Amino acid sequence: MTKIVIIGSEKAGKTTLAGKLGKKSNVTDITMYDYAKNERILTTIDATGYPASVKSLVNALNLSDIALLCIPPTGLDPQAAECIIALELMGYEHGIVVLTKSDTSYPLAQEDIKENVQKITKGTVLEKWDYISVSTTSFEGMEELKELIFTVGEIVENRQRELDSLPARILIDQSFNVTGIGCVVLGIVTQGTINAKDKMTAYPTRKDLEIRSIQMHDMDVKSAPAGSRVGLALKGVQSKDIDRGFVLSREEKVTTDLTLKCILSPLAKDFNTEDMLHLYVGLQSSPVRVTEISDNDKKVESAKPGREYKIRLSGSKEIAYNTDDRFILADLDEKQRFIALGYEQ
Ligand SMILES: Nc1nc2c(ncn2[C@@H]2O[C@H](COP(=O)(O)OP(=O)(O)OP(=O)(O)O)[C@@H](O)[C@H]2O)c(=O)[nH]1
Ligand SMILES: [Mg+2]
Repeated sequence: MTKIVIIGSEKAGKTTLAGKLGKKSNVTDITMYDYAKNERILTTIDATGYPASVKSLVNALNLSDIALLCIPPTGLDPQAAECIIALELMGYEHGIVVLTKSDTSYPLAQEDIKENVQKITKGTVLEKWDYISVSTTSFEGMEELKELIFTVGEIVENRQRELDSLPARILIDQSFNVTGIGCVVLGIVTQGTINAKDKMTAYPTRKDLEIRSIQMHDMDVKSAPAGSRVGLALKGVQSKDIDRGFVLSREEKVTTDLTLKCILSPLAKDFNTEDMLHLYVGLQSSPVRVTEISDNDKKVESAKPGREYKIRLSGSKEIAYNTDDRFILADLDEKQRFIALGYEQ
């Protein structure tokens, strides 16, 4: 099962491309497109709520394994630049740079754009990504793009097999009630393997539940490995007990306040104690207040780009997480909103 996200410059042809890669299925502030043929199953996500909503981008990235960064003949714009900063902060490993609308450009100009993007992304997670020119009008490059997606998909899937034996965790992105069945949730198994009849807990509220049945791409299955997009019928909970962003797991930490070791993006602005920021982890987000900034155990008033600090944050919403989770901090009032990557201290 390959899960991709399409991001990049404004009006790059992202939504048109998503529509060519699958059938539209699910629409919230992200839109999903499904494709299944023989062994090949592809979920394509269009972050339709972005750029207005940072959360739409972060959720789309966290629900996918491979990013298609779309750059049109007009080149990189501030939106694509913000996407690159988000990819880098999240340590998003796998992706393809797609030079779109190739029917309106010519090879030399495409080569110039490729060199420019390569220069800007040198030393980032994007450094080793493949480049491909496509047009959804003339269909140039479309077959090659699909092949490339599945080639990268195989690498991702081999890596995911190493996660199958870890304790199971499922990130929930939708929860609803189905008459005659009860609570049904949609989400991603980020690690471990889940089985029908497994007993788990919904975090952060700590509600115990049982997995009644599992579906993958509308087919009933007995178990689902790491990386699967699943639909689950749940026993012991109602759909109102579970919100988007919840984690099904056996053990999660739950808190409103955190102390994080933060690495600020070199492209972020300074922030100060008492500033309000937004914290993202998995599919959850929470407004948080910066209560303390320390630089090598010395308290300071402000945090500067490109440096590392210990930061205390205070929120009002409970967040479920694991020690290894990556936290992202954003300032929604800035033009470039992504500020820092954080790990629990
Ligand atoms: N010539 C040409 N036009 C294209 C191609 N792909 C998309 N378009 C056109 O480009 C415009 C924008 O396409 P969208 O798919 O909406 O682009 P988008 O990146 O989703 O745009 P936003 O979500 O608004 O940022 C539309 O008018 C499309 O018909 C292409 O390959 N060639
Ligand atoms: Mg669009």
